[in-house]
Amino acid sequence: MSEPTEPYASLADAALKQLRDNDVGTFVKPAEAQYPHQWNWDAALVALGLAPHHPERAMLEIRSLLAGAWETGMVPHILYHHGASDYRPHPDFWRTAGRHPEGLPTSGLSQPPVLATCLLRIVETAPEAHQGAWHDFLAETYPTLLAWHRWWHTARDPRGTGLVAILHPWESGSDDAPRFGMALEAIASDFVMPFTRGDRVHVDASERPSDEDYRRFIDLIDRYANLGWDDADLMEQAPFQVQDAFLNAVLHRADVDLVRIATILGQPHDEIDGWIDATQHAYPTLWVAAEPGFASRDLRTGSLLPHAGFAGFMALWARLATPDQAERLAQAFASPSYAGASGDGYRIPTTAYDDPAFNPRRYWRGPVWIVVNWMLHDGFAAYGHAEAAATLRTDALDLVSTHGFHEHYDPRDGTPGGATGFSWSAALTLDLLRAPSPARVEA
Ligand code: 9WN
Repeated sequence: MSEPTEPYASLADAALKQLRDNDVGTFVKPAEAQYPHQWNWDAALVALGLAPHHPERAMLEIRSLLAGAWETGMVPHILYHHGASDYRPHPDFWRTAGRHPEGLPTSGLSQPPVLATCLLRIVETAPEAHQGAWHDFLAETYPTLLAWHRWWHTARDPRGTGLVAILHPWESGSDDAPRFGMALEAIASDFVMPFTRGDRVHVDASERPSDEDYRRFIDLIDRYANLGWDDADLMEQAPFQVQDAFLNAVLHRADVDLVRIATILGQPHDEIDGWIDATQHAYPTLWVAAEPGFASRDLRTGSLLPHAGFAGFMALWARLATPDQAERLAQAFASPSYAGASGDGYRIPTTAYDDPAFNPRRYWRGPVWIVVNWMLHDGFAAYGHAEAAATLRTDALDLVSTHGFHEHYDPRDGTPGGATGFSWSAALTLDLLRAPSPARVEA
């Protein structure tokens, strides 16, 4: 573990303070005002940031998350530990009673399963004095973690294609990303259910998803609640089914990391090996050489979706790219599409500048997100593209040190946007300051 270096020496203190400020006892809320409940992948990232400093608190964060697991194995995307707030949808809107654990209302969707990766990283970099406690914690959480991965690979890939489906853009964590546009537009839009948006109270409307997108987000929830959240019925009837390049990259990396956890615990891992093998065969079918990048597939039509944006690079995080593909991605990263016409924009915009859907201020349609930089810093470093990796790290640290911990930043000039006091921007700052080098991918 390396210590924070100048010029970012005081950043670690600021990041830890932000996480303390957002701590509501048994979980750290993702943002000071906008997101008052516990979110799935936010919790894993928060735990990663806290672990070297407050291991017990990091464990509590993960326990609180896994307490929400359903009997099916699904770990939900929102946990309403303290009931309703001004955030919408309210817990009742989901109609998940009878599915969620007694007394802990949850959403009915899941989110990027980054937890196994965070746990392995925590354990591998923990100081000697913490190792025993983390080992016990791995043993405690492994069955729930395994059941969650199994849920993805069975409930969401019942035909065993090697690529799981998300049934709602929220499951990708990158809600209004343009890659979902065509699949969303295909959904009948005769929806007139009364729903008042609550997400534009603390954040400007120009930085949130459009009404058109949001209406469909809510419509999908209502349809799935009508199906009683039954996995088989959902896979038969869901009007939105996407083999997302991002979610599948996160899951694959997490599967590989889960094998390493199983090995530490002396557990068999043949089942996980099978998932890994299947994804290694299927993921290359998402490659679009002309872009270049990995696209997502609309399962209802079988077509690859345009506007891959940052998701197109995530095979680097998963080590699913060939060295040639990594080279093509490094070229794209350095090109005006991602560096801007003058080459001095902040990397990496979540949507390419020359994509007609690019919007530098609106949520996942252009702004820089710290989590994306964190993942692609690791991915490019693993493939030996040190310059791209360094740019991603430096840009992220410059943005948070200049502007504080925001949800996202305008790639043209760094103007912050979205929620203020954003936890994972602080948590990942802590990890980027330590930045252990990933193992190199063999050429
Ligand atoms: C819906 C909490 C979450 C993140 C997601 C991000 C945003 C919610 C919203 O906030 O989504 O789940 O209301 O916009 O897109 O990645 O987990 O930070």
